[in-house]
Amino acid sequence: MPSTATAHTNIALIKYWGKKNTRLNLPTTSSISLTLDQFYTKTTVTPNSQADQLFINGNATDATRVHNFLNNLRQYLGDFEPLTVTSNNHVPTSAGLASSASAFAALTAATARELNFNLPLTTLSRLARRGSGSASRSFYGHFAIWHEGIDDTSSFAESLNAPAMPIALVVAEVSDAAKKVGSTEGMRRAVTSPDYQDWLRESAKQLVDMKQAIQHSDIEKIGAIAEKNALSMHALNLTARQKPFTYFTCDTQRILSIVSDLRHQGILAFATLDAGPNVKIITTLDSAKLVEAALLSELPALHVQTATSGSGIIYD
Ligand code: 2P0
Repeated sequence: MPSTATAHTNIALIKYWGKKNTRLNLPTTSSISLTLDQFYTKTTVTPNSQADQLFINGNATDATRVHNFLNNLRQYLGDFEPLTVTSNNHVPTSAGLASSASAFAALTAATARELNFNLPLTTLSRLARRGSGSASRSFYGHFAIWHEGIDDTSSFAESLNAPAMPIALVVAEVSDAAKKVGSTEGMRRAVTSPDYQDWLRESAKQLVDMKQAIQHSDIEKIGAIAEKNALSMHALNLTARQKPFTYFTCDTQRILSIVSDLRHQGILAFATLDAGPNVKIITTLDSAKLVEAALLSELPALHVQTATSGSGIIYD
């Protein structure tokens, strides 16, 4: 019998940017995210008698990372039959969002269901973390916190049980001709920054403030803390002692200026960026169209899409 699970992607408001254990994927900081409704991965696993097989968006793929992950799950859950994994990403490339968070969360949930394991979400989160750190947060709707932990069992995410609020995220995709530095490599370089220890200390304080802002549904404060956290994360890339780099392009900088101008006009808008040049603008449902229009008036070729708060893992 096939088993299917759907997981939404998430955007970190307090970032994960560094590993204290690469084998276990233990992060150097705890992180907080917002799950996005419009972007998700739906994955079906079906036992077969031969070997693990992977189809992503209809194409047969031989992703070592996924094969390794399935073997990792076998170590935890006990040996299981080879699986045919069929995964469809509804994370349009035009959105400039990574799909590894939703992909590894959906695969973990579908596999556990197929094996009839009724595992708590915190355990699924812990297992998915080994595939991709950010996947640990994609089991929960709305806001989630990933506790950095000190070992494999203590590093997992859980829901922040936050009140409903009219938060929106405008995703602005800029073209990126340059070859990207992958997240894992980017983190490896960032931890060599002389400012890294300061960043860790600041991130711990921001985490406390962010939790409070979320509980108060204070979208302005959420945005302000998230922007500060993201920009200081990107400063680490520039100040890395080993192979300094930046994900920013000219368009990234222009968007950051537009966001700052919008704030001066009294519109709630704050920026956050991940391992790429795309900017995600934290705003309210009421202001999202205004933000989109301001971006397009200056950069007409930009792809923009507004996302809202999404739900946790869904089984068919
Ligand atoms: C985050 N990012 O907290 C941070 C902020 C990107 C920037 O998690 O190496 O694909 O697979 O654990 O989860 C993207 O990194 O990295 C990420 P791995 P992942 O969302």
